[in-house]
Amino acid sequence: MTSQVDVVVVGAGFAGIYALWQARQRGLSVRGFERGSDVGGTWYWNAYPGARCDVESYNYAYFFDNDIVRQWNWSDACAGQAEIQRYLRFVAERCEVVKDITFNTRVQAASFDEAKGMWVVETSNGETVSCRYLVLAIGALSDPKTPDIEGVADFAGEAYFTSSWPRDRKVGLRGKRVGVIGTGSSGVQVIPEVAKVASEVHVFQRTANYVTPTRGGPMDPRLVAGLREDPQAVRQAFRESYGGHVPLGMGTERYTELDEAGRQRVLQEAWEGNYIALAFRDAYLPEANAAISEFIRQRMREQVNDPWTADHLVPWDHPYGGKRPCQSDVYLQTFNQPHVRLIALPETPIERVTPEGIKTSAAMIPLDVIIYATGFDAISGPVFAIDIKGIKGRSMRETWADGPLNYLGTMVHGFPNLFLPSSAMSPSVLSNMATLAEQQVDFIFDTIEWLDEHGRPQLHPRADAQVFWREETLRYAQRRPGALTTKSWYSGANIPGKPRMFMVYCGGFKRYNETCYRELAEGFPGYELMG
Ligand code: N01
Repeated sequence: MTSQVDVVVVGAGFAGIYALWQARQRGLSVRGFERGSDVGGTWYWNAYPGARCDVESYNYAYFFDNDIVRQWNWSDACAGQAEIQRYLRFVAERCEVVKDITFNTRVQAASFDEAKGMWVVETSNGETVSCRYLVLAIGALSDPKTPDIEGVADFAGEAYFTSSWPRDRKVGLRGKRVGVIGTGSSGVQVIPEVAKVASEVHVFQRTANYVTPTRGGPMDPRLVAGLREDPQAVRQAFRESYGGHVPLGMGTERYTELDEAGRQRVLQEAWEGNYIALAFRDAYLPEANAAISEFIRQRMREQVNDPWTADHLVPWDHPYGGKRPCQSDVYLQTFNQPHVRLIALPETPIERVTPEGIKTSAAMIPLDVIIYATGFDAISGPVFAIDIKGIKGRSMRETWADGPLNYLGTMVHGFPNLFLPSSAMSPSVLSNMATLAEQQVDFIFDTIEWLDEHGRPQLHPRADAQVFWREETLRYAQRRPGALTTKSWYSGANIPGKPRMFMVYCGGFKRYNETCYRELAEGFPGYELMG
């Protein structure tokens, strides 16, 4: 079956839902494809026990529609996975975009037909759709990493991935011996929930992470009233901020202007106020970051009874923020329970998974269940999962063989009218993804409208603009403590053989937004206009 529309949107998470709505608003015909059976994206797949967002719900939401802001009530200041997925369903239904989405369908390939100036999209249900504009709203963390551990397929017990938890949640862990591999944000959230029911929990940790308290709890009614009064002013404030949101707390004093007693006072206030990452106005300085890192390490140690376990749960190899920090009020205390045990892999590495359990260099650990919280092939992984071919049939894999290259984090030279929200070199995972989804989709559809108004069917970025943007991304990364020195998925270090490149723009949301809209105002000098 072959059909034709103006726009194809792949993915039905935050960006995809809003892109479908924007297309309709602008009078464009649109089709959406989603590999899951419902909307939600990240919040559909990561349905593991304990999954919740650590960006506050009042920030992590849409603001394009005043009624949505006024009608939706968050039950918690940091909502859980099921509630966020319900919210996305509510928005998709309100915006009447569910009818446009074909669920349970993967987009497998997309190639650019130069003669027609159209993208040809092939799906797993055998359908082919042609479109003028292709929006891959496929997320940055949607391609789970295959665990690089010998024997994974040999295990005779049950195995689960946090990144694709069974939708029916019928995972019985009660009384079972459970091994959890991975202690990133997902591991830190799932481990305390597993410990509530399992008879034994063995946590296989390769790298310790910073863990600070969450900002959950009931929503402050005054905050909610303020948001509802003028949602568009809030939306604007987010776009003018550094991280795409307005934090609840922030230090007002500078590390460099305080003596040691003053620094400790400020750190303590920030810890109690739950804004330790922003304790100082100059928290981005390496010396301020070092003080913040050390303060968190001390608070972490205090929560763990056993000295060996405390020593090993505290991160020493990277500064705070070098890897994505975790939040939990219960994770560290979980290790005070007698049935929960930490296995420090740098000292006793996993040799292999066997049919009975996991064999480390020190012992054979018999298990009934293994949970892999082992992360994702971030940012470029989801793009490579689709066979994308641009001008002259050149593939995205070839084009990005040495790492992602694009302009303004949304478009790639040689791939006209292909838009990649939340991709490499956008503020993506270091900003509020909900704000970013709205901003990028607005920019994409403002670009499309401009093309239509100016009789220009296609555009793609100039090669030199991409080089400039990669240098800009690197320039700002150099200012971020630990960004270029820490082994993290931000730079592809979690995937063997993946080119190392810091993939997140950290020049701030305001500067990013202004740079995008300057292009539009000046007639796209960083792009080649075609047709
Ligand atoms: O994945 P991760 P995640 N042997 O890559 C370990 C967002 N998120 O799913 O650090 C042993 O962070 C790996 O070890 P190491 C958030 O942006 C947000 O937890 O590579 N261990 C690491 O400990 C987050 O950053 C929220 O040495 C292995 C872990 O597995 C992103 O998603 C909640 C291994 C993977 O950690 C990804 O988080 C959840 C191996 N072979 C997720 N391979 C919230 O908003 C990997 N590991 C709260």
